[in-house]
Amino acid sequence: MQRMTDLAKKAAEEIKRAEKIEVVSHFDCDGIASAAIMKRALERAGKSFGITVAKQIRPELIEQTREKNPELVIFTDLGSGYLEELERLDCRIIIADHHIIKNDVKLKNLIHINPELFRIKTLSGACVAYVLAKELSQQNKDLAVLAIVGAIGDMQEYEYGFHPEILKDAEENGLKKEKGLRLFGRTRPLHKTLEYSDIPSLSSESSAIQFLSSIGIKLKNGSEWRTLNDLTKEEMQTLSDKLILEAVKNGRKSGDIFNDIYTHNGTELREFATLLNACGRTGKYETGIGLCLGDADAKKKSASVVSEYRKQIASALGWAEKNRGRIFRKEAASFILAGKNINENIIGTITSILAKSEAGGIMVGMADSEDGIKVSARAAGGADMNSIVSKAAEEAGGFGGGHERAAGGTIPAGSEEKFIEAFCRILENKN
Ligand SMILES: [Mn+2]
Repeated sequence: MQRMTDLAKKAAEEIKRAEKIEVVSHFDCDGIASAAIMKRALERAGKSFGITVAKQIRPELIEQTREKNPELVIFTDLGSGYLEELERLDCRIIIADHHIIKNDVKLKNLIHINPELFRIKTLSGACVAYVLAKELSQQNKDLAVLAIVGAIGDMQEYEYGFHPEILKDAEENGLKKEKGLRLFGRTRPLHKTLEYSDIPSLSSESSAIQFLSSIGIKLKNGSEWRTLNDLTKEEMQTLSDKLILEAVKNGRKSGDIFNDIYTHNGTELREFATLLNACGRTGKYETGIGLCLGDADAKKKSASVVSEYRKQIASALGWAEKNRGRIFRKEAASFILAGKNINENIIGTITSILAKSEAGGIMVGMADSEDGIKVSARAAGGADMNSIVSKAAEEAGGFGGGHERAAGGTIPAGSEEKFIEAFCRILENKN
């Protein structure tokens, strides 16, 4: 960590010297949290700056950034995979990213902060942005909570855990950790929450409703569906006890259905991370950044973002349900060929949800995108999606990468079969 902090110190000096700065960040939860951290840190440093949020770095983005004539461009939660593209920028560059470094071209005008360089696995993009912000000013330690939000958005807690130092900074700033039921969706109908609880015998609406009735938990308050948040303490206890039994019956360990829940000022951070993701996937970046920084206006706007996003997810899942035939199973993995039926921005989310109900646990979603076919792969472990997707996408004439359990890429339209063949072959040969 020390070597990375030294690098961050150098980058912070660079920021202090620059007058005109552009920040470019990734569009998911981790990227939005990163952008919010940089926004607050640069405001505090009295800098004039602009922020752009993008799905990926395309040549047009580089051109637009050049035209703004900045002295310094800071990339957060993206950049490491695009070093070649960045050669076109003739100003100073800082990358604060955690994605896999591709084509290690040496750029003289670049400070590249990436935990991969130091074999540190516990830092997400927002965590790297935070390390940088902290070097700018100790005042920015209150942004540690956002670093954790970004890490949660990237599923860091399941994969490598949080970085202890950042966790400590966050706890000093009001982050609370408690053990709770590993159920997701505290504000949606209870039976819906159970359906996604990862317990096979509860994975349909009717079985979840039946289960709740059998343990004496009322489903509705008047005409309103009850949610996890509506349960009394006693009901919560009953639900926990019965769910453990149910989990064990299904061959799960009780530990599988409990996890650490992180809250800050009463906000559950996993839900907050989902909200930020929703902002990203629906293009409401400013709302997302505003939410991170406690902006009241952003809060008002967020309700419509959530309902819009839920609608998108529900209709995509509905499509997947009706088109089971378009999910086909090879021995090693399952593939969803969604075409135009699922938006490329949410194919990753849908793949994650569907992967949970797959026996082998490896699921690959594909949807049409502007540049070809967007590919998204999820695995429960045991196979490195980053290396498999990047190799298979390359064989299919595209590119890809990401993390061990979640990776994505883009391949040319029409090359799906080639990709699937390569993916299965590499997966089975484990190389
Ligand atoms: Mn990230």
